[in-house]
Amino acid sequence: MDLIFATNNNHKIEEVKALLPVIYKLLSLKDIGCNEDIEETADTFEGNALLKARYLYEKYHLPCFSDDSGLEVMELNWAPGVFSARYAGEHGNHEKNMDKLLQSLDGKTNRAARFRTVLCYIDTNGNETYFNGIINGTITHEKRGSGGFGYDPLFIPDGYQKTFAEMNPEEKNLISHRALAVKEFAAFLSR
Ligand code: ITT
Repeated sequence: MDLIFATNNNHKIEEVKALLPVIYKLLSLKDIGCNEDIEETADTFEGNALLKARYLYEKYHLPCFSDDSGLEVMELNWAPGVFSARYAGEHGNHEKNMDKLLQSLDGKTNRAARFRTVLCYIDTNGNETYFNGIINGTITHEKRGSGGFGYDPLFIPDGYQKTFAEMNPEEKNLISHRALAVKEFAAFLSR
């Protein structure tokens, strides 16, 4: 069964593919020939996830889902949140985003943070369902590791010594915010 995943982020596609029941064939925006940049203008993860999923559903009339994720840092009043991808101004510039985060936390002792995902699924009949995933952790003082993407080199999940970027994809995929939301979604699809 075809299922559109509203992303062009290859890391996310691989992470999610590994978790969904094999009968579902995941189609990325590229796979369906959708080149539009779907605006993420809402001020919540839920709102942005819905914007993307609803846009695709209206256009393609196929079941689809999207996730909106981000990093929330306690000392920064839970910023960057929905602005995670463009924290330093330029969408998707992960190096600059991490540099800005390290600067913002310079000298701070409270480095508690969490990654959060909200996944919005729209089924064949247009019904919306939401799934959530959160992982708590801390922000390091320097970048560590080369795996993953985004803020992974700066995030150590609670109970671990390694950053997400120092883990192999399977390790991250067992515990990540997106994995938690996708596992709930997979259970829902298998009902
Ligand atoms: P799409 O919108 O195309 O799916 P994106 O990279 O913009 O891709 P999100 O909006 O979900 O993805 O996430 C916003 C940002 O939050 C993302 O660019 C990263 O900086 C950060 N982020 C999200 N999930 C992450 C993860 O698993 N590891 C590290 N950073 C992550």
